[in-house]
Amino acid sequence: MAAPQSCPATAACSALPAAHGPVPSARQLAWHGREVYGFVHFTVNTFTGKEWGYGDEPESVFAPSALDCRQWVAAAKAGGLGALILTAKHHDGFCLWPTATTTHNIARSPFRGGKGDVVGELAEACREGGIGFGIYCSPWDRNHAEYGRDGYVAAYHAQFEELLTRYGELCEVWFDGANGGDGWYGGAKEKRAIDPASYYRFDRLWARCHELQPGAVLFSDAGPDLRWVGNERGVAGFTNWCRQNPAGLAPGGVKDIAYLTHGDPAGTVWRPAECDVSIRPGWFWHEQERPKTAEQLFGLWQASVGHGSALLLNLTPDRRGLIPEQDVAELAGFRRLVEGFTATDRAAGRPVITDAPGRGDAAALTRGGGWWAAAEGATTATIEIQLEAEQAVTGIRIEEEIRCGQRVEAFAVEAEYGNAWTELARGTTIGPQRILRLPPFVSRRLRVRILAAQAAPVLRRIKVY
Ligand code: FUL
Repeated sequence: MAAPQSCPATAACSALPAAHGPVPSARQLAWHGREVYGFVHFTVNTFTGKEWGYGDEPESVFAPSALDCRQWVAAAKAGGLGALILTAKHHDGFCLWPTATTTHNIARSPFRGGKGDVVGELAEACREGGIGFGIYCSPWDRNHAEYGRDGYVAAYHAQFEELLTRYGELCEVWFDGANGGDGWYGGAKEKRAIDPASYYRFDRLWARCHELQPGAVLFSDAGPDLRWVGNERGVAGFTNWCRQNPAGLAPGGVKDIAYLTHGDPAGTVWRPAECDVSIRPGWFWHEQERPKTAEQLFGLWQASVGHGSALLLNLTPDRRGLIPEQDVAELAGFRRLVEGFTATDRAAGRPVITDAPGRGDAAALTRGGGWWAAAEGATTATIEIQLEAEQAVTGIRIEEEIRCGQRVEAFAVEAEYGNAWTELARGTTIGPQRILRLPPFVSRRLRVRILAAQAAPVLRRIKVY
């Protein structure tokens, strides 16, 4: 990175402090930058009313009357979602693209006279709309006759060869953990158990994903790039380390939910949590269900993005093949709430006073484009921001410079009243960002106190709302 402009010309200023523990890869950094993602669950289930299709659904049921992927992208953008990840294949095995790997696919449906390709239409609409595109291709396949044997694994990997090479750049590939159990399996109608750690040959598949789509982060319970947060409610741990120790973890096989939720302060790889949740009760559209309200979505944003994670919000196209109007309205309301909350950064360009000189450029914390670190070996710091005048403040956003690793273990936010400092909030980890709503107060001086850290804190930005 370039040396911050107001930084004295010392070597310590231009070079970031040495990394503490694991640091994010380029694709993980890009993922951190987007913060809010969209998911799309759409397949035969939308037409049968199920959440998990059994695998015997006739292709003919897939018949959206007015499918328009541009409308999905417009809905995503109305909600501020920076990408859409599509269920190219869910557990029922029906493929939304014309694949050579199975006949159970969109080419045998009436959609667009058997010439349709929803993966291609959405990839194109995302590109046109300037948002990212990703895919979810379920490992578990309740349709495939060979499921549980090597034949299916070959077909599953071949599905990725198609998906990774035909649809342009992908930003994320999602591997869910649901596995085995009963299914139609080519008519066998039985229960088939597999070993989630070895059956799918994920190591080979993930290497191929990274080779063909170097910018795409790979998600599962066990990474390799992103970890499941351990719930489907859209809530990250209050304490949230972007690290895991990969030993003994496999997709679908992680039993220690708290480990997923909180990460590992001593983890050996950078593996941030992603918070998946549906805008409606189900992952697929069901006639009787209604979307969460804009206020509820705003609450989830605070509990996911605000805790240093990312929000992956699922949308449910209906039988027309459109995101329902009410959902679009809630999405737009959600975006208004986020934008309203973050509209004015009262700290922007304001003076910063630190308790010790430290390293880097303290002024960059309120200006952007730089970093400030406490002195090597210091594990506490106080950073004061002087606002323009006494004013009402409702929130704060604090960012660590995660290219140096994640360090902060505890912090407090304080404001000056009279001649005394009053604590407004206390937190544990910060990571890429920590966003807090503060109890309403009026003050001219605000400070962030880093109370404990694994190594000298390195901060990138503080915004005050
Ligand atoms: C889970 C699946 O079983 C659900 O149906 C849904 O797709 C969710 C996002 O992942 O593993």
